[in-house]
Amino acid sequence: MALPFLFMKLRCGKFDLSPDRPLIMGIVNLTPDSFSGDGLAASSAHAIDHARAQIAAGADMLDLGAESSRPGAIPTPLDEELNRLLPVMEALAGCGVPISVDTYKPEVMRAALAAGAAMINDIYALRMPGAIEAVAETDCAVCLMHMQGEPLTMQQAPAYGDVVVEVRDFLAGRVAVLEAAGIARERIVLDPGFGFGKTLEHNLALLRYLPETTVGGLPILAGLSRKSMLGGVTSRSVDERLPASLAAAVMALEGGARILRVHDVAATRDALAVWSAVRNAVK
Ligand code: PT1
Repeated sequence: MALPFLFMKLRCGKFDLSPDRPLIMGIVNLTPDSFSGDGLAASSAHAIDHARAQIAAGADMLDLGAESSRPGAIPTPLDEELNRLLPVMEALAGCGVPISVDTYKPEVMRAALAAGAAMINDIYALRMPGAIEAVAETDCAVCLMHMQGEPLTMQQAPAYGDVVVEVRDFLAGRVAVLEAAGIARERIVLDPGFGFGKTLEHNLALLRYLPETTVGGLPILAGLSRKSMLGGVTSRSVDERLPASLAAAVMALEGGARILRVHDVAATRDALAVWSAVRNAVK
């Protein structure tokens, strides 16, 4: 069976990401709730160590996020987001892998790009005023994610007619807007936004029909790692969801995902190696 996606290169700042194998994006969380709470310098140092460990474990790229977008998360002020992000960006300059920055604020995008970010990963898909302009003049990659509502309230009553069609139509609309603004398709990645304004059934349908969520063969990024949809299926707590995360990662690969956004890089690499070996087998 042919793989359900086209092979195309992704332009990602000074990196040209090869289309010949799926990539692992290691999550680097810069939000204070992920640390012990002993101040900015200590949490920056901890994040830098974690970023280096993610690279050592085989991450092809990193995703730095200084504002939580989990269900119920309260927005982070701009200056706080910048204070968390910039010291870590500076320390990781020249680390050898592309750095993605998970933000929806145009000011943070500009600062991150000036500090060398190769990708902007935006849960609002560049819908904030000024976001398109912040990335248009650069050569970074952009991840456009689908979200219904906003993090604080998105899980209160998610509702769709056909979730797969609605996610695809939304992403197609955003691609059209970006292309009209002069952002080349070779820079765009699409993400159905697992857990962002979706019930368990919505999330499962998106994973099952993942190839139908993209447009024009654009690469898909899937963020499933440790999410509550996996808790919904297995009844496991967040720190017990690695096996479920790996199963979901392999399903996403089968559905054509080109980038896996994960906490557990080494384990995901093994899952990816098995998937690739089987996918490339000959009879
Ligand atoms: C994601 C993603 C992201 N997820 C992209 N960026 C998060 N492109 C942050 C839960 O249900 O999937 N794609 N940035 C993390 N957000 C969540 C959402 C974490 C839901 C957990 C859940 O548990």
